[in-house]
Amino acid sequence: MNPLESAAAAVLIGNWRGSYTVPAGGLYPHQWSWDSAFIAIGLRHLSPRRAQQELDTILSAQWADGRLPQIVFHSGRDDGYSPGASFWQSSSIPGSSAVQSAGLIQPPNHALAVLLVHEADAVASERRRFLERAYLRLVRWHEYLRTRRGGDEGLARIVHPWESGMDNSPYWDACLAGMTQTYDNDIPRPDLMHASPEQRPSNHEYGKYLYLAARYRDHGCDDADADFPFQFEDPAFNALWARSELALATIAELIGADPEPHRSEARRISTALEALWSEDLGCYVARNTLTGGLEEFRTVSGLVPLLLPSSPHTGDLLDLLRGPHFRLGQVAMVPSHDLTAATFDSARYWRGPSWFNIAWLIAEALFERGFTEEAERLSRNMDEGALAHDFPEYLDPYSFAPRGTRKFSWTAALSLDLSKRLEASRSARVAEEAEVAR
Ligand code: 9WN
Repeated sequence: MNPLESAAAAVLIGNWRGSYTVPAGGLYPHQWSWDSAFIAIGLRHLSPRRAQQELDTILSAQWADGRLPQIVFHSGRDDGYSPGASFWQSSSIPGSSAVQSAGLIQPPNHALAVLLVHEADAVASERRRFLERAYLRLVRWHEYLRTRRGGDEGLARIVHPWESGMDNSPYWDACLAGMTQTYDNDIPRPDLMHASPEQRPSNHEYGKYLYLAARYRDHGCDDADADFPFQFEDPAFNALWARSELALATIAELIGADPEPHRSEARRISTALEALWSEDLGCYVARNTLTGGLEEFRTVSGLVPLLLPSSPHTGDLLDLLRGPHFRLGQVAMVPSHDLTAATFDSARYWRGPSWFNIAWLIAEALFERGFTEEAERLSRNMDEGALAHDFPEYLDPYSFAPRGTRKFSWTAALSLDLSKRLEASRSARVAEEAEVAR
């Protein structure tokens, strides 16, 4: 193991809690849904068995309607996080999981992770029937998105900024500003004990977040509240859904099920995604499904459809990534928001800082499209930032300074994954050169 890999392993071991990994000990002391999938992608290099367990644990928190909850509170306590188990009181919601959890969801990257974890040790995976078990859960999860969250355009709706995984993206500004309601009680901010206020969402935003979460909870988390004030279709959420359908097709083939329904579902979602294309910005954007309006901001969410092999806008997205708005190769990784926008903030959470999970997704897309040199440069950039700053949550795109919390699990897991990938391509190149020299 190189120094990055040993240090990343130490973070992942430190954050392991027996059957799952917390994103970070202090700030995020529970199991988060899309974090778990990203974490498993790195864990597979240390212990394929532990990576399978991570995914089994999140998948077994599935609700009767198929949803995978945003957060699982295994301890049953808040443990210094808000809103925690005592806010959600999920055991009183019919159809919730046996373990306490939040009622909201997060982006569907799980099938992608299940496939990668299986490939890390196919023999052990087959022995434990990992794919068969996961497949049934994943099918129900995607079914939930289609039936309970599907809208007229055929995309899945999110009902809370947290569900996008990009909590304070500028996409949500107008909707939150237009909402007259806010949370009436005190707004607990235990997060500010672990990260600076100027790097986290504001109190004003938290008031809206808690109002929306409480209203969703009080409606039994049943998705049938037609006037719910926050309803959006987000490009990254839907692109990950389509991409996960492609992974499900491969999983189906591996276990002898029919892959075709998943391929056609991936095509259907990819086609529907075109409703989110903004010709003016040359980027996918979010759509407020209550007003029908597109939120005209360039954010990194709009670049994630690069992961879809059939996207008609691959060329446009690559131009955008390399141009003045995201400056690939000239700033730290990929900024979460347009560097030239008035709303850009280099320190505050999802309004500018560069995040490691997004860099991994973009690197993956670049590798797949054959832009190996750029993908490797981005991977090295990510690995250097991770190791130099003790695996931070995010980085200032210009100064490369670490922001948010440290020893962050997906930073460790995904930088470890890319380090392994860089090492594999180095070995392949050496072998190729030796072959040529013979
Ligand atoms: C709310 C755990 C999560 C990530 C999200 C990130 C942040 C939570 C918070 O942390 O959100 O879910 O309390 O700010 O935005 O993407 O899953 O790491």
